[in-house]
Amino acid sequence: MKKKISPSLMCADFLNLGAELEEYERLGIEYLHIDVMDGVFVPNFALGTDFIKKLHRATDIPLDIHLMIDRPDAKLGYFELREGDLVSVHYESTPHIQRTLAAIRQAGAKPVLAINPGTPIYVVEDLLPDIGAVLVMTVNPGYAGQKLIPRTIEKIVRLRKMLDGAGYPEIEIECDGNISFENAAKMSRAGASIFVAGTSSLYISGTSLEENLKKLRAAIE
Ligand code: S6P
Ligand code: MG
Repeated sequence: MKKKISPSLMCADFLNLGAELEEYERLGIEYLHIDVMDGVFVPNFALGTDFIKKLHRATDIPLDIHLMIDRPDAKLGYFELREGDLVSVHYESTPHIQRTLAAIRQAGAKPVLAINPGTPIYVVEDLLPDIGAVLVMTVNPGYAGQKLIPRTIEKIVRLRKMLDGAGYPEIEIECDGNISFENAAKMSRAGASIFVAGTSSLYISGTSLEENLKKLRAAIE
């Protein structure tokens, strides 16, 4: 499976975002990760619906929209989705997870099931026909700059095995949280193919986006 990188835009330099987007296009970045936080499902607030609309107008790079919001089923209509976008909803955020995933597919985007570090992988089992990927949180959602929960690496191994064993080798594993160069290599070996890059890799200060991206690509190949 091709390995893909999804820069976490909440870590980007907002006062210089136009130039950063041009750089992502030039460097062949596969996705742009958008952390949507509502102050309820997670304690923090982050990016929202207008930002997503503006990004759709500004770039052809597919968006990787990570919804960390309460009851996403009731709020999906506020989000502009585009064919090719990934949209992650948390298993823990709604009692109507299957309905929510189906609505994302209906809107033409790719449904992704996100699971917190404390959520067991067996919850994925009955949703396999509804998803294109599983987003394994390798930190508890809410903030950038946190430390990896190490046992989530072994969780990726178990999940990959479960997906392949159930006849879904095409379902990808995305991981998000403290993806340093070292952790990225471990996650890649464990079976992940989409990597959210934040303060631990792409946005390390003192070195350029291009240099950091090169190091990250080398770590996951
Ligand atoms: C966390 C959020 C993530 C972060 C990312 C930042 O709640 O979903 O996408 O933005 O983890 O990367 P790092 O390297 O600072 O952990
Ligand atoms: Mg995220």
